[in-house]
Amino acid sequence: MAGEPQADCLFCKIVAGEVPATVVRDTETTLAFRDINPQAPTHVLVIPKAHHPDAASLAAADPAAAADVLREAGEVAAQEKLPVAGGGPGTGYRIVFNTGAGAGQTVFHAHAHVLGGRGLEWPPG
Ligand code: DGP
Repeated sequence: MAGEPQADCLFCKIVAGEVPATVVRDTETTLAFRDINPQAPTHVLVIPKAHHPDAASLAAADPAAAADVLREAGEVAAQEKLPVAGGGPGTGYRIVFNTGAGAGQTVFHAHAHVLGGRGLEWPPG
């Protein structure tokens, strides 16, 4: 059933405390923890605690939880003191939802990447 923990899901195991993670924020509906393979000085993953395979299915099944993930992504950026003003290199941050294996998704539990602390190029690779 949508939202139920999946025994073979890495991020469900992190939510359950069965796999360790460096948690930076913890709310009733979301968890934010540092990516094990950081691609920027700040690289935090924000996930819904409930299992949904990707961002679009999360938003379809539980729009409030999707909004919680987005709000928490912003809170992570503020907590990590990622500057937005100025507009120069190293300001601003990126919220990324890789969706589908072809787009680089490797863990099929919805998650937002919050990336910042360095210049970020566009278009992404
Ligand atoms: P994606 O490729 O968009 O599905 O992102 C999955 C991310 O999860 C990837 O950047 C690496 C990260 N990751 C994989 N395994 C672990 C883990 O065991 N712990 C943590 N903290 N992050 C992980």
